[in-house]
Amino acid sequence: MSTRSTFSCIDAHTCGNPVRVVSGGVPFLKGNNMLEKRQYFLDKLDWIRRGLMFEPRGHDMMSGSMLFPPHDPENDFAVLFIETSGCLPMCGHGTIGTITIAIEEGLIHPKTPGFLRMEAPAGLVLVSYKQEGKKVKSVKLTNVKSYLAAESLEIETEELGKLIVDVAYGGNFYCIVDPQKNFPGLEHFRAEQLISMARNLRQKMNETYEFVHPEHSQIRGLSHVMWTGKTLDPTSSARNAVFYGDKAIDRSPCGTGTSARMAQWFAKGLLKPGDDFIHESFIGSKFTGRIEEVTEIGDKPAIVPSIEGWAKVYGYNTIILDDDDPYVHGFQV
Ligand code: PYC
Repeated sequence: MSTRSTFSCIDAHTCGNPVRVVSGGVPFLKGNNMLEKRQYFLDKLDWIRRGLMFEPRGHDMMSGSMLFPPHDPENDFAVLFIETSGCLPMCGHGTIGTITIAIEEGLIHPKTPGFLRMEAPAGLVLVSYKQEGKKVKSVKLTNVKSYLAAESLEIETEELGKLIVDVAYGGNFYCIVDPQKNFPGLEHFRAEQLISMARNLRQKMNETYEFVHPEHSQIRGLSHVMWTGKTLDPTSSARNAVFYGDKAIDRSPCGTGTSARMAQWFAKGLLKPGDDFIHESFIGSKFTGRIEEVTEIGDKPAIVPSIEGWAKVYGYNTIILDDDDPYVHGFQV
């Protein structure tokens, strides 16, 4: 006899990047906070993520979330982010899509209309949203503290030779590659080239350097690479192509990536609190970022960034994971 698990999902995209919120079939997770629950999920229940994110039910860019009751009664809810690369400590496009789905579909009832306090594994995230009728028009999240972790690191790459890169944290650690002698800018490369170069660069960086969050030692290692280059729209502040997982380029401007980049620009004197930072994605969709507060993390200057963007709900999806299916836990080619 086979074992069958059924998950109700609501699908949306945030500025082009997918978000699949699991609204039914969410498992019980042990733990006193979302970092502990994330670890429990990864240790015991990761088959659910693989089944819902990888082909044939998902694809290389798929990401999503599950909602839980908050651990602190002052907060509205807690979130676990799931995607092809694992369970991120924080996800910006995932937050914008999750809030849009949760409000439009009545999955969350905010204590204060228009505002939510969300417990993410990386920390507390404050959210506000604008509605017109039943539709959520935009979501703004005030992210966890973000900072420039390392500047001007040298790394030798197979494809491009020597690169000088910065590493910044915005809820995940990002290797930021700005245009330089051996890298003329992302607009000179095809998506497949950026993906394979980023995969090798991330591996080399993680073999050469160590990155550990000063306040949460469970958050460690570079997970994302951000290539930068010329904007498509001359009124934007900057453009990026963010690589994550094994084969993904974020279709949205990437919320944690935008936070990391604002922290990098702040540390270099290129962005001030209150300035708009219009960040373009690889496909040209935009988030608006702002520095809300200047603070510290460990012994380093840090910022509290906000990110604003939109998402569109596009479908209901009841997904079955039946263990008589040889691909029940998904596959990658
Ligand atoms: O928006 O933070 C983000 C994100 C991370 C990976 C893909 N999107």
